[in-house]
Amino acid sequence: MDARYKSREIERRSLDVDGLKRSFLEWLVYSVGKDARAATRRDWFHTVALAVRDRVVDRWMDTTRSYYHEDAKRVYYLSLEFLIGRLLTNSLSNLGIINECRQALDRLGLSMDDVADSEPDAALGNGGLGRLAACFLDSMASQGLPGYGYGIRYEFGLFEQRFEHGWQVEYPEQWLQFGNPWEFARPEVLYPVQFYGRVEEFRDSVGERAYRWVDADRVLAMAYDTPVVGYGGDTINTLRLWSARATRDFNFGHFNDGAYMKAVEQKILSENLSRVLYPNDATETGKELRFKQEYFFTSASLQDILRRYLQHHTSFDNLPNKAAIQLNDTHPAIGIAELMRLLVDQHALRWDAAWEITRATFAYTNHTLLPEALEAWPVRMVERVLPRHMQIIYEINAKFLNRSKARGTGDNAKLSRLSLIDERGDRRVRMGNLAFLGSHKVNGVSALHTDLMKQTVFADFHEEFPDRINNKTNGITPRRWLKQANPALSELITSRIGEGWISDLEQIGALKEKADDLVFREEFRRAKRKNKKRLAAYIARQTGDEVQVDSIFDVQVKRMHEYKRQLLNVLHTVALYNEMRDNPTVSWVPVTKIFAGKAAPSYHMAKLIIKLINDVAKVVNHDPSVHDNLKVVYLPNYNVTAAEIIIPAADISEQISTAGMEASGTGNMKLALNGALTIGTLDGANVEIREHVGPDNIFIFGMTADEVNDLRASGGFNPREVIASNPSLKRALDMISTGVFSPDDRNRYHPILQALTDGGDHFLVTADFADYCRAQDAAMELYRDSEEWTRKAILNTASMGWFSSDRTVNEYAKEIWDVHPVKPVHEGEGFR
Ligand code: Z16
Repeated sequence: MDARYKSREIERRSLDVDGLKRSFLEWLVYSVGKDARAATRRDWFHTVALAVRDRVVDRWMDTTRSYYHEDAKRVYYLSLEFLIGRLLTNSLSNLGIINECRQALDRLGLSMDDVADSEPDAALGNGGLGRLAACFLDSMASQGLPGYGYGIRYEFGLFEQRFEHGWQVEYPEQWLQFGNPWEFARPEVLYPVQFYGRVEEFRDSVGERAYRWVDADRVLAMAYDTPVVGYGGDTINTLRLWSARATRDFNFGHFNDGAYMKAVEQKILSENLSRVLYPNDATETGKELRFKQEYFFTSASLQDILRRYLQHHTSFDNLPNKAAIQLNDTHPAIGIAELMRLLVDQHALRWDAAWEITRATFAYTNHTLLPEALEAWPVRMVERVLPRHMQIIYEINAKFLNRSKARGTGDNAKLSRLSLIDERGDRRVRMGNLAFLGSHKVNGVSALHTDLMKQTVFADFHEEFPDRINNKTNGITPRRWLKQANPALSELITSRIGEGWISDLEQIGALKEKADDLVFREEFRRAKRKNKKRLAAYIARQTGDEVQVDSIFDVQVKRMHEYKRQLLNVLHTVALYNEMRDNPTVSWVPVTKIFAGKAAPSYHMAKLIIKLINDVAKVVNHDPSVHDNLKVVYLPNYNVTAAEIIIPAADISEQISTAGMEASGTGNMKLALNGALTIGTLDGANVEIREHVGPDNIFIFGMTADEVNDLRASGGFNPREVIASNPSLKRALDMISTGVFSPDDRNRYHPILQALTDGGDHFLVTADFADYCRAQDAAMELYRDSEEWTRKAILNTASMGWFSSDRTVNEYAKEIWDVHPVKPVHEGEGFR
């Protein structure tokens, strides 16, 4: 081999400062095509990312090869969303070369932070569900589990949120505009996906009835692979995202008409499939394009999974021993019918054998009980878009209902609830029922949520299949959410207990005894203060607001939704504003209320609440009579990158959903891990957070899920009475309704007032208001005692070990997937 070539080979892998620096210069010139004088920050980001990618590729191939050689059982995580965020710091940190990289850039006169800040935030998800998928990828790779993510490479991620006159306005999120250095296009990994057409019946070679899907439109799914770097860099897994490509076969009807351009245009339109992420969390709009996206990525993924399986196997009997497919919500649930179709129509398996294999392969995670979020596609649409799948769904349903009847489920009402088809009104396919029936395990995402699944949406199924529902409480990756996002606290923790916590978060429990150590408390406060300064600077840059670092940073960051009750938080804000004005001589603890989160573009009430918060901010922040003791900030465009700055700086974590409505929450875990005290309802994983941190270290308020259920069952309550009997609530609502915060449009907030009164206050904002204020007061009082506050904050951080997504993923691996870690054999040179 040419000596120059050989030395470059080694350069590409070297992990020391000099090697990195030489490698950067090489990439900048020969791949980015700039010299150091002309290079922009973005050029440097691309340069560094490409050089880092070099350090990943050998181990990535080693990992993939090891899985192949061992014919290991793989887990395939099918998700319509992966909320990845930025990858540069994550990759460097997991590879263990972040300091080397910083120094190499230093020698080039560059700041690592500036370079990292030039990376766009990959927002291929809406919120919790998408971020959970990203945390799981990190945890699978960090524990050496053979896990693949499959999803869609959206050209436009979740919209960019800006405020215009306090109103949310959406802009396209063009994360791929300048290219994506992390991904590898695989133009040879291409699968056809069909839509429309019709089904033909015929007799197969042994005279059996068989079906053929004909005259369908075709789109191609093309793979893009992104390496997923596990902590320590030993295992590098793969996230495979599909992009839609037009086929080259033209519609000859159009062609012969001479309408060549029309034929080409139609093909190009098929590429719209992977154009944009639907911006709804926890609501379904029922759009045909969304259904087609779901089938598109599910079909391509299943074809890819079967191709990989068939490299080692000739019969499908072993598929469940070699592949576990996890359905992240019902979005990929059409995969159950698709696998049946592939096995029965394309590989000529008998129905019963195919069904057994399918059920043993799939498992399903439910993320919500909200009825508006449970997917139910009109039968008329499914039979038009996927005619063969509609037949298969009918067949699954008929066999299931017949068997249930034979087993003695005589109750017709129950049978109609179990049916895959909702026969009321326009007929619809219940995707949750399909996912349940086609899976061997079905899980909820917190203990409470799983219990409620058994009692409500899946009560009938639970009776039929009592062993199928199980709980897997969500978790978060400590690498991104503590080590990377909070270097100040991470370094403090490591200085006391070593760095074992990074890959084994339970070790953080060793900090509990440090809560009584005066010096440790002082250093813990110093780390928090540093993060608060960083956030204050970010706020100043984003909104122009000046906030006091010594005030309580009270944080509510999450998607904007009525059930999450940001409205309750604003009402308390207005009440606090009034108290401060009424009692100017009291020495108030200064409070900064920090909000961030996007509303679905068509969710008018959520957008109106954003406007209300911005309107309240405008009045409160400029009122001299509160002496800067209260500030309200709404940070625009909340995303993973913003979360990494906001969360480490929080003193209070607002987790105030109406009990029974938040399936789990994961922001609650990130905030508590970073030492914020929670003000929360007994909802979702808050219940388990209380168990771990202890009831003295969390502020719980409000009705329980059982109380909410009973209240609703007994016909609700009268919010007007509650309002009338609470002067502070009444005054806050009167101010909002008379236009104190909206002098330019005094009626602006009538829809909100309406919902809280005549509307029956479905989310129980007024019902929980008094107890919420009590919890807020208790928190403010405690904050005056800085030592006691810090003690509790430390106990929060120290008690969150169980909420690592490593624990969650391990439970899935053992109790659902039956997959085991594989130690990759590294063939490449240069590995430490
Ligand atoms: C989503 O993010 C969630 C549920 C859902 O049906 C759709 C979307 Cl996009 C969230 C839940 O609301 C949240 O409680 C949970 O923590 C998260 O999924 C992950 O399980």
